[in-house]
Amino acid sequence: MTPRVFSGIQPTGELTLGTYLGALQRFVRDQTTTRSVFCVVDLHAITVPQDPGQLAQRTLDTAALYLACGIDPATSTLFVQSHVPEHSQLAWLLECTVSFGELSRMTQFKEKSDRQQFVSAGLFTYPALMAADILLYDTDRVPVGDDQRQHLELTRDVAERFNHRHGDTFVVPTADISAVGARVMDLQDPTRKMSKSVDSPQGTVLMLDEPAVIVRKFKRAVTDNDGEVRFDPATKPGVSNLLSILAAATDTTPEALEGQYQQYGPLKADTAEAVVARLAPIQARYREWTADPTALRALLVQGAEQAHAVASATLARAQQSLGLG
Ligand code: AQP
Repeated sequence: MTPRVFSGIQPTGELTLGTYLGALQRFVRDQTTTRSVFCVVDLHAITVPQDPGQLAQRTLDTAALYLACGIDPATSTLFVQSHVPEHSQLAWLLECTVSFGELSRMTQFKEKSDRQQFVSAGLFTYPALMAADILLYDTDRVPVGDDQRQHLELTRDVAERFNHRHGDTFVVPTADISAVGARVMDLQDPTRKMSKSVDSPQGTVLMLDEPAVIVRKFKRAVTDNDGEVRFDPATKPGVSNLLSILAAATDTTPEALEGQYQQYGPLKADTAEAVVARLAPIQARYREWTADPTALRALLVQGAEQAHAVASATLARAQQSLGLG
C-alpha cells in the first residue's frame, strides 16, 4: 500500500534554511511515492501571541512557499489547519488521553516557556494538537527535523494507549528524520538550532534572503581557530554545520565532503553558492504564487475539502470508540 505522509509548518515567521533542508526539501521528494498531506499549522502558531493581520498573511505566504518548493496540489493535499475543525476536536480527545506528566517532560515546552512572559495552556498541550494533526490522516510516516523527535514519540504513545483502551482506532505513525540536514544550526551560535522566531538576524538564513545576503551570512559564519575542516559536531560545531548544510544542499554527506577542503573560506563560499542555487528558483516561483492570492486561496479551500473528507471519518471513529455521540 502507498505510505501515507503528513507534516506541518508553523506560520510563525519567515521560513529558514533549516525548515527547508530539514522538512520542505524532503516533502517534495516524498510526494511522488506517497500519499502526502501537508498543512500550515496556524493553530500551533497561536500558542504564543500573534498579530492577527500578520498571522493571516504569514499563513498565505507559508502556503505559497510549499508550492514554490514544488508541492504539487494535484498529487498532495495542502491546506490550512484552522480550516479543518476536526484538528481541534480530536485534540481535545487526545488531551484527555495524554498525561500531565508526559506533557511536562517535553523539552520544547521548557525551552519555549522559558522565553515567554505569558505561557499559554495551549503551549503546554501543543503536542496533543500535533498528535491530532498526524493521527487524523492515518499517517504512516512523518518527515520532520530532529527537534520534533520527542513530540513524535509522544504521538505514538498516545495512539497506542488510545488503541489499547478503546480498540483499534488510529494508525501508529513513525518519525522520518533524515540523516543529513535534520538539525541545521544557527550560523552565529552553532550550538543552537536555526529558528525563525529566535532573534539572530546574522545567524539565520531565510528562504527568501537575497543571494548577496546569503553569501554575507555564510562568510561571517562562526567557525573555530584550529583551521582544520573536519566533521565533528561535538568539538567543531560551526564547521560541522557548514558541512551538513553543504551536504544537504548537494545531496551528499558531510563525511564525503570534509576531505575536499583545506580551508574554511572555500567551504563557506561553496556552501553559500549551493544554498543560493537551491533557493533562487524557489524564490522566483514564490513571487509568482504571491502575485495571485485569489488562486492561492482557492487552492487552499480545495485542499481543506480533501482533508476534511479524511479527517471527519477518523474523528467519527475516535468519538465512537469513546462512546461519544
Ligand atoms: N534548524 C532546523 N533544522 C532542521 N529542521 C528544522 N525544522 C525547523 N527548524 C529546523 C523543521 O521544519 C519543520 C517545520 O517546523 P515549524 O516551523 O513548524 O516549527 P519549528 O520546528 O519550531 O521551527 P522553528 O523555525 O524553530 O520555528 P519557531 O521558532 O516558531 O519555533 C519541522 O519538521 C521542523 O523539525
